[in-house]
Amino acid sequence: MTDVSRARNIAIVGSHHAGKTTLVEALLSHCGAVSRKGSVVDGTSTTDHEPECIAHAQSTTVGFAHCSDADIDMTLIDCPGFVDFLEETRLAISGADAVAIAIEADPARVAQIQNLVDFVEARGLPHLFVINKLDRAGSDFAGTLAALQSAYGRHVVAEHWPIGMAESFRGYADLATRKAYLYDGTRERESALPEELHDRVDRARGELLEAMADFDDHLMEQILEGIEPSQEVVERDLCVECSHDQIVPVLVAAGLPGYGVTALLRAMERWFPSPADAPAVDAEGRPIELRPDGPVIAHVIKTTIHPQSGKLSIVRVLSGTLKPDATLTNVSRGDEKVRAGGLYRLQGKKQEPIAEAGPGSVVALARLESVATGDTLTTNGLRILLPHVRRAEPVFAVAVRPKERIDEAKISQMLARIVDEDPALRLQRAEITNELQLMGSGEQHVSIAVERLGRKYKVEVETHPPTIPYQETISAGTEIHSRYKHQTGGHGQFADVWLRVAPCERGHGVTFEEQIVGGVVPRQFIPAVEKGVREALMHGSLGGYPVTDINVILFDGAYHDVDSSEQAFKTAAGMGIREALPKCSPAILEPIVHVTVTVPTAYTSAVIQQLTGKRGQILGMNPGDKPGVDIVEAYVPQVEIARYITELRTATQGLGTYAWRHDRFEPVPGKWAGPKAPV
Ligand SMILES: Nc1nc2c(ncn2[C@@H]2O[C@H](COP(=O)(O)OP(=O)(O)OP(=O)(O)O)[C@@H](O)[C@H]2O)c(=O)[nH]1
Ligand SMILES: [Mg+2]
Repeated sequence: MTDVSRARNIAIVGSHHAGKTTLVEALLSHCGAVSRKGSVVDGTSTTDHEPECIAHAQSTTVGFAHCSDADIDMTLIDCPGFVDFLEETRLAISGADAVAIAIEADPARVAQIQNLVDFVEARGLPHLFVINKLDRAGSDFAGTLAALQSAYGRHVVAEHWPIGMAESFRGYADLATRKAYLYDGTRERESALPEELHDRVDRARGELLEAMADFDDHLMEQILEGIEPSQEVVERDLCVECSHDQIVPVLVAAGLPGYGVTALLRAMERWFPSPADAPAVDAEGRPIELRPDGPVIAHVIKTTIHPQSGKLSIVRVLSGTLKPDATLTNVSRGDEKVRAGGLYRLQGKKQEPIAEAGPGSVVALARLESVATGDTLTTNGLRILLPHVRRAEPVFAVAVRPKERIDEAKISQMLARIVDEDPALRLQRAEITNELQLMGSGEQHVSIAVERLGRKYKVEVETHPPTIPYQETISAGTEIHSRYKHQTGGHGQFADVWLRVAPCERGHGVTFEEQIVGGVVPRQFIPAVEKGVREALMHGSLGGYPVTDINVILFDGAYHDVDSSEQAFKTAAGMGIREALPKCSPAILEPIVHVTVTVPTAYTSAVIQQLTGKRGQILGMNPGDKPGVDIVEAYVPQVEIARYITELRTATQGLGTYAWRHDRFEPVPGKWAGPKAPV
């Protein structure tokens, strides 16, 4: 079994298209973990192996890989950068002990990763930044570093200073050692620091030492007295302070040509903690002892399903040693006993069978059918709950319908499996419209899930925006006389009713009363009248939507001894309602939702303007629970927020989030020109 102090579990996260997957590929190739270096552009990278990743040339799910360097075993968790997949990233981060955050050398990108960095900081995970793609024209290292410092504080500090930029980017100065290196592919060779960088590097080194001295009084004294600290002190402080999440070093790289890979590996090996250095805690904050011979405690951080080979549950082993045929207790699901059907290490899509997995490992268990992402698995009947990663509510929905009628039964089942793989998705049957809706974190998230459904389960679906559950009502009353008389050969049909229709207050619903005196409508026919009334009210006169907030009274009528029947009374009542409604000043009611938008202060006024433009009624604006964040509350018609998440993200560099709930129905102003109710 691997010595746990030699293991590292590292999540590679960052801004969209920052070059994370390319960097992971370069790391794997440098360590000899892959025989041939893949490329995201060719669709051959190790971690972007999902067909949807290849089709969209971006990570659409978390990828796992591992490599060894200098006797250190590293599990790399390549996380998607696109904002729609933030939930996936957040869950996967719970399997990591440290995080490398990649960002393009562009100050404008810094704001875009704020939610992600906030999450990493809140979990107290040691992390570093890699300013990547420095070979690209227009790269701005100093500007990006300054933006990172202004967003996350002075403890985010350069440890590397680039030599050259864009097409001349060719190496870096290590500020801790004062040595300069030039790249030779993924290797580097020591070189003299170019003359013109001396001052710049000295200043940057001074800033690095000052930041480190905040956590080392002795170093602070040396700096104040102008004494040059020893190399050992600087290197030791970097290790200690980075692994304790005090200092956040900034490195340089260009993953595509493989630049910076050696230095990044060295940093991850030396500065990032092993699972033994950063013991996990349970839901109550008690540390979990890392015992290879103790009961197994494992946390499911990701689920994938292969239509043929079944389910893979990717777990982080917190304690104990997993075996391929382990019988486990699923503490999160009523202590259900489950038995694994294989244990693997993942290298992208490759599953490498292993005999055991000790504490600190991130491995895949096969065929745990009832197990879901987030579950806690144990042995020896151990009951333990791990900290819960709070899930964001889905903010985008589509209605789904199978293209082929025969798939009707299959579709819910298959969609449920897609949701099983990605807990940020949700499947629901809409209350009023009865539509099957797939909900997720954004348009792309949901559309990729639909693609996955087609590929994995051969179920083709049509999607459309969810039908808005409009209703109709009336604002005036009337009395109507309706007689149904029909003679066909034998005995005929006869019913005669007088109905009084009146509007009611909002939320009243539909009520029916009878005030028949003297048996002019016999008792046994009254339920049929009510049925006729209620059925007719299912389809209003304006758009065919259900009519609500209305009271109907049956107050008079007539019958025939032979020709009257329940059917005749039902028909007469329905005819009466259809005739009455257009005379009662009908109106369409639309659902109004209450939205709570969380947004960085810089975008608050833009958000308010956007909501106002959506016929929104702003209720208030308050500071959020974090500095620099506002919460805007508003009432908005539901129809206006169908694509709101996309518009909100466009207006806020992807940082705005929102939650909504149905509040009430309100009349639509003006003449109704909207859609008819689906039949
Ligand atoms: N010039 C240059 N291009 C790069 C570099 N690294 C990646 N790219 C290109 O940038 C694009 C995105 O690279 P990816 O590795 O997929 O980026 P990513 O961060 O994994 O993207 P997501 O996971 O989708 O957020 C691809 O076209 C890469 O070829 C680099 O160092 N220099
Ligand atoms: Mg990627």
